[in-house]
Amino acid sequence: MALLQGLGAALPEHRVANIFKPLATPAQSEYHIALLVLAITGAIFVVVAGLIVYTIWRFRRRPGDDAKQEPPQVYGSNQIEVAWTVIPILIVFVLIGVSARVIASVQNASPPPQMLKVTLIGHQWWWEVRYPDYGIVTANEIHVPTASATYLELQSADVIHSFWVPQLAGKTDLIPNRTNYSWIDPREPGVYFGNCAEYCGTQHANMLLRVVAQAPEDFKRWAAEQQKPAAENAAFQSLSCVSCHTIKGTPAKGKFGPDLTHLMSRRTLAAGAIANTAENLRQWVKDPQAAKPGSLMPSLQLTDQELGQVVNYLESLQ
Ligand SMILES: [Cu+2]
Repeated sequence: MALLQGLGAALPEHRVANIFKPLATPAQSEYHIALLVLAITGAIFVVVAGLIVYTIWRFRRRPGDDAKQEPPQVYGSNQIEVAWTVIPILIVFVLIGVSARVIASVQNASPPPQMLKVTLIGHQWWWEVRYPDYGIVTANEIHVPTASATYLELQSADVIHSFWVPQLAGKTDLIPNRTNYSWIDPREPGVYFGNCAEYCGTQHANMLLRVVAQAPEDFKRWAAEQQKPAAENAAFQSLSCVSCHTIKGTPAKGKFGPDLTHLMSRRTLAAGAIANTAENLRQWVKDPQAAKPGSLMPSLQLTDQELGQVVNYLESLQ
C-alpha cells in the first residue's frame, strides 16, 4: 500500500469532468470565454424573449375589438433595419475577436525547454502514453508533475480521436498522419478524468483517460519505478499475448496493444472500462469481449492452467 501511495493511489479524484471548475491554464482561459459568450447570448435571449412576451401581451385581443378590422400595416423603417443588421454584426465580430485571441494564446504558448514532453497516441480504444525523455511507455494514465506544464504531442494509430480532460484543457483531435499539440499545467495534485471526445467506433465510450497530477518528487518516484524492466516468464512468452503486447526487459515486443510492463500500477483495465482488481484482470484475460464488446483484444480460449499462469505473471508486473 505504501508503494501504491507513492504512485498516487491516495490522490483526490476529480471525477466530475466539470468545465466550470477549471484547474489548469488552458481550461481557465476557455472557461472565461465560455462565460463571456454565455453572458452575451443570455442577454440577447432575454431581450428577444422579453420583446416577444411584451408584444403578445400588449397587442392581445381585447373585448370589443373588431375582428374584421386589420391592425395598421407598417412597411419598413430604415432606422430599425439598420439597427438590427449592424448590432448583430458587431456582436459576431466581438465574439470572433475574443475567441481568436484565446485560441491563439493557448495554441501559441511555446513550451519552455525543461517542460515534460508526452506523446499521446489514440488507438481503438485506448491511449498510449509515451515519455520520450524517460523511455517510459504506459497506457490510459498520464502522470504529470504539478508546478510545471506538460506538453502533449497528439497522434493517432488508426482513426480520429480527441483528447479531452475538461478541467485541464479543451478538446484537441488526434488525427492519423498528423501531430497536434496541447498542454496542461494542473495546479493541484489529483486524478483528473477525461475521455475520447470524437466518435471512434464501437467502444468509443469506454476510451477513458486519467491525468494523475503529482507533486514533482512523487512524479520522479513514479517515473523511476516505470523505468525498471520486468522479469521474464516462460509460460507467458509461450502464448500469443507477446505478439500484441510489450513487456520491457522480456522478449514480449508486440506493438498493437498496450505496454504491460507496469500493468499493476494502473487504476483501470481496458481504458477505464473496469477497475484493475485481481478478479477483473482474470475475467478480462479470459474473455475481453464480455467486459468490452468489440474490443480488439481476442479471447485466446486459454485453459484454466494457462489463465492462472498468465494472471499470476501479470499480477507480478507492479
Ligand atoms: Cu477515440
